[in-house]
Amino acid sequence: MAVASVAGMLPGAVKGSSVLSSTNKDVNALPVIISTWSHGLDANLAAMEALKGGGSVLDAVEMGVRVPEADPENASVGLGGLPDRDGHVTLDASIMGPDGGAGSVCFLEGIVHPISVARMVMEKTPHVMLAGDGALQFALENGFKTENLLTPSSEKAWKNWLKEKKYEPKANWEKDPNAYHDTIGLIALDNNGDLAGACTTSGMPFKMHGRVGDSPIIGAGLFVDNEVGAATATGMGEFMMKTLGSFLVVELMRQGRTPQQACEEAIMRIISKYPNLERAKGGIMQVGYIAVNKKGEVGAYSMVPGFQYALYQNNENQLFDSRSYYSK
Ligand code: SD4
Repeated sequence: MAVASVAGMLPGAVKGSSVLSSTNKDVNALPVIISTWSHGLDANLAAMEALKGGGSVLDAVEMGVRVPEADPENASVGLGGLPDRDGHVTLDASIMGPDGGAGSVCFLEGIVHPISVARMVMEKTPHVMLAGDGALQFALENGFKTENLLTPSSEKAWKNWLKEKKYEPKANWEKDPNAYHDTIGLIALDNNGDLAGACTTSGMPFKMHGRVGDSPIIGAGLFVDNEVGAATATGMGEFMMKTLGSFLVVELMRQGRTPQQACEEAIMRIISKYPNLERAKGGIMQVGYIAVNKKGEVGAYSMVPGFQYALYQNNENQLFDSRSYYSK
């Protein structure tokens, strides 16, 4: 099992509490479902339920992430997501299946389940991505209904932000009592050894109107290659976009890295390309990757402490602290 590979640790790396037993013989038992942040626990359960009910791995990842999307208490995904600086909740989502299919939507407003629209883009159109009004038009044509996604508590948080209008993204803002959680990325390997992934978010809170993050960009926020593995990301999307991080993680696994080593190297890529990160206003930004390979080995790594992931494997659904490059 690769997660605890100390040999793969980088200088300055901090060992988190996510060290899994390397002696557990069943550790690679299928299926494997891994997702970002603590809201991943409920998402994993729904994904597992879908698999148990005979659903495909694609059904599983979609059903999984629909849970935080529909949760009004979750201020970073779907309903209840924090709005942009102009008060619009704009959503980004992507999905990939084992056959290499990909679908995504970005800058979509008024739809609780952007992930299901993304899946429909993949399955019903010749395209990969639909944006904004076009994505909404497509959703409405396909039976989705619009809803006001700005809940009273998200509106309150926005009005509070308007008092100073300071755009200062902070690492792990999900710890903020007004925010709670962050983007959900969920990747799964089913009993047949097939992989799929889904990623959905309302993006960085109080972003510029029109800003699109990594989550709907295939290869940045999500990448699945059924021959190799899958990866997804959370955090300051601009860094994953500039390094095509999820694609990078999967390509590194293709070259023989374990999922853990691949996640670590993708974080290192950001650190080496953007050495001034540390001095950036507001501190170091958070970026977190999770990955799974065809063998059912998993990995997770982040820039700074605070990133958590939920892993469902061997009939246990548990939350782990990711290791991180910086110790604070
Ligand atoms: C974005 N990656 O829009 C998403 C949001 C996120 O921590 O994960 N924030 O950049």
